[in-house]
Amino acid sequence: MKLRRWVRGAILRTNRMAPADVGAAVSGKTTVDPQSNLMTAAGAPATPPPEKPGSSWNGRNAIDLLRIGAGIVWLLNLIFIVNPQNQFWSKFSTTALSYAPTTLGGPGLAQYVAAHSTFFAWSIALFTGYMAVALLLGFTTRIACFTGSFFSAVLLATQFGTTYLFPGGTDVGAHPLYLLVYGVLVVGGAGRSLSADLWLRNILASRRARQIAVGRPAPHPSTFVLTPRTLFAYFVVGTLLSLGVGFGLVFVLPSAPAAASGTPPVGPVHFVNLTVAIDPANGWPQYSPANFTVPVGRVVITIFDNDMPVSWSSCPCPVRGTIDGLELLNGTPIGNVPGTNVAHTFNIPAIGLQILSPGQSVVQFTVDLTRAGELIWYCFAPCGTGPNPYNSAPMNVPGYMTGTVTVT
Ligand SMILES: [Cu+2]
Repeated sequence: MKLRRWVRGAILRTNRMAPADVGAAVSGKTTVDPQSNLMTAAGAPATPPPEKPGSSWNGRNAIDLLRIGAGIVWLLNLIFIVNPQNQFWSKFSTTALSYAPTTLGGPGLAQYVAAHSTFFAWSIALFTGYMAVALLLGFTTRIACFTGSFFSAVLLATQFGTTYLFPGGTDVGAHPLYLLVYGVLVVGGAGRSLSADLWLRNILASRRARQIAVGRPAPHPSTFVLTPRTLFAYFVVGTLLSLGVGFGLVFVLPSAPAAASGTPPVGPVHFVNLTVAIDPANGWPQYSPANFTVPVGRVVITIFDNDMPVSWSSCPCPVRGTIDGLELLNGTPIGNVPGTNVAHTFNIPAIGLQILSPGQSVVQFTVDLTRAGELIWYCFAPCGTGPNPYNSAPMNVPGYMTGTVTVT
C-alpha cells in the first residue's frame, strides 16, 4: 500500500495527471475510447493530449513539394549545362580529366570518359533534362527517383577520392544529399499529388470505369503492386549495386597497356629538358614546355625544378616506369623519394611512369617510348594554389600541370 501511494505520488509529480486517471493507471484499469481512440482512465472523460505546434501541411503535399524542390535543383543544373558561358561540351574532357589524379584505382576511368566526351556530355545533358521534367511535373516520378539515385551512387563512387581526401576534403559533397532526397521521395510515395502521374492515373481509372459502365470488357487492372517496404528494398539494393559498379569501374578500367610490352628501341637516344618555374602572370607553378614531341625510342628527360621545396606527407613516392626503376636526383640514383620534399610529379599513367620532383632540384630519368601516339602527363602532387591543393589550379590545367607528349 505504501509503495502504491509512492508510485501514485511519483506519477502525479512527473505527469501532472488528474488523480482519478492516476488511480486507473496504477490499478491497470484502462479502457479505449472507441470514438477518439484515446486511452482513458476507467470512466473518466477523454481528455485529448495537448496540441503540439506542428506543421499544417498534409504529408502527401509536403513530399511532393520536396519533389518539386528537387526538380528545381535539376532545372538549375540544366541551365548551368546549356549556358554557353560554361562551355559544358567543349570543356567536358578537361573536366573529366581533372578527376584523374584523385580517382581511386587510377586515372583509367577519367581518361576513358575524356576520350568519349561527346557521348558522356550528351548523356549527362539529356539525363539532366529528363530529371528536371520528371521531378518538376511528377512524371514517371518513381523511375526518376530510382535512376537519379543510381546515377548519384555511381558518381559518388567514381569521385570518391576527390571528395573524401585527407587533408583537403571539407564536406561530404552533394551526392549523399541527393541520395537522401530520393530515398525520402520513394518512401514518402512522391507523385501522389500535384503530379502528372496522378493525372494520368485518374484518366486511366475513369476510362476503365466508363468501359465497365457500358458493359465492355475493361483492360486488366495492374495487379503488380509493390509494398512500400519492397519498393524501398529495391531502392537500397539498386543504389548499393550502383555504388559497387562505380567502384568497379574505377578499379577495372585500365589506364593503358604499359609501353614496356613493345619492342626494345634501337637508334639514337633523345634528350628533353623541362623546367618548373612560377608563371609571373598568375603565380602558378608551370612545367615548360608542357607539350613536346619525341621520336619513338629511348628518351632522357631532365626536369629543372625551380619551385620551392614542398613537404607532401602522404606522398606515394616510389619511382616507376623508368628503364631501371630509378631517377637521378641531383645526380644520385634513387628509387623512393622522401615525402619531405616533393613539389611536383611527372606521371604518364598510360606507360606507368611516375617521377617525383623535389623543389630546387634537378631530376633526370630514362624511358623507352616504344609506340607512336599521344601520351598525357600529369603532376599528381597537390600543388594547387586554392583551398584544396589537390584540385585547384594549376592542378590539371593544360600547359601548367598537365600536357601532351607526342611520340612520333
Ligand atoms: Cu605540380
